[in-house]
Amino acid sequence: MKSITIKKITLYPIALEFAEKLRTSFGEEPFKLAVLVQLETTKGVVGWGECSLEGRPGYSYETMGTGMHILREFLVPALEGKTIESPTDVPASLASTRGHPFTKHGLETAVWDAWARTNELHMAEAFAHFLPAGHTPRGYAVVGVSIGIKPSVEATLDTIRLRMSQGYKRIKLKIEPGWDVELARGVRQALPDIMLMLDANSAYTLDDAEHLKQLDEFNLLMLEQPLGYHDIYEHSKLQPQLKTAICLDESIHSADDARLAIELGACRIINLKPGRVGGFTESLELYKVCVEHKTPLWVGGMLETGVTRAAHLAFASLPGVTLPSDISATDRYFKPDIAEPAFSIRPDSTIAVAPGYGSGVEVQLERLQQAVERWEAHKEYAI
Ligand code: OSB
Ligand code: MG
Repeated sequence: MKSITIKKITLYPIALEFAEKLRTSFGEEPFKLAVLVQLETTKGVVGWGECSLEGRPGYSYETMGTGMHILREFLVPALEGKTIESPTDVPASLASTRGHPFTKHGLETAVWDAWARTNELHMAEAFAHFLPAGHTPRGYAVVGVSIGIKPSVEATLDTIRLRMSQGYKRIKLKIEPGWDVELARGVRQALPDIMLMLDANSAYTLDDAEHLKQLDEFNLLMLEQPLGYHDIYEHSKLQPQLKTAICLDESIHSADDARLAIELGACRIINLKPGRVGGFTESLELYKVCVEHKTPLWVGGMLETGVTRAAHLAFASLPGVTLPSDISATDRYFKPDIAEPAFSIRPDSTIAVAPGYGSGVEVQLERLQQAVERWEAHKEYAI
């Protein structure tokens, strides 16, 4: 494989308008915010990444403000001018900066993209290159859709029906205390057979165990992250009390966390957000842990732009990703997105990876400029 030498890294803080906002148990973001990373090699190859950051430290402690600070002061200087033999060497180059996984992920993705393009590989093939033989990418990912908290069961059902008519066969609903059992019951009565799951985004405590047991009657695919943001121990106390499989999202910050959670019986399913674990190198380690333990795995999302969606689709096309991922079609998120081609959902609830080298998508520079201007116009409000 050819190495790359990083000539220049340019950062673009952006804001995009959502097609449909997503209210979770910790609130709703007015815009999709991100820092896009453009990485140019000395051979003139360009790779893109996205640091998926929010305005407030709600899901993660990282924000646009912390991301720009960490990138400018520490991460970009650590990579500029470096020769990279393998994208899997990036975490070691950034290790003197602790934490900030979503920010590191954006930078690492730009390296994967440039490295894959240099070596005339699709990003999915680049990932498979670092896995044992047999993990051949499928060329598509099986996907579902995530639906926010709505004012009523009827309003939720309307959105579910719309998404099902578009092709989504796995529906995820956001819940919070006071909006859970009644919602699940209402949806199950109307749609008894759909593949349904709930995501609590850490809104409950172990004292709610008796309450959460009521969800067992609704034949849920899983219950995502009921308890604390960093917690594994209390989930290991909750899981044996539930028939429903717990899936951990927020609590899993590394491959080691995944191993601990699986071996303690804290969950039966893992949601991998490559940004949450600091990039695709750590994601590949987590993937191997799940394969080794035969633990079902899927790729989660943070309502990212097409830059990350393309990369996540590549990862989710690997055969160890065994459950539908939170990667929806472009028009579920933005009209228009910042990269082309747009992704569409197929009737069998799959999305094809973008063909070509690297992630397969190209950032549209005119739209990028508009998104930077939108960030400039709204940044006081967004932060
Ligand atoms: O918990 O999975 C989550 C979006 C923002 C913050 C947290 C979450 C989400 C999603 C989005 O559910 C899923 C998607 O990107 O389609
Ligand atoms: Mg989640």
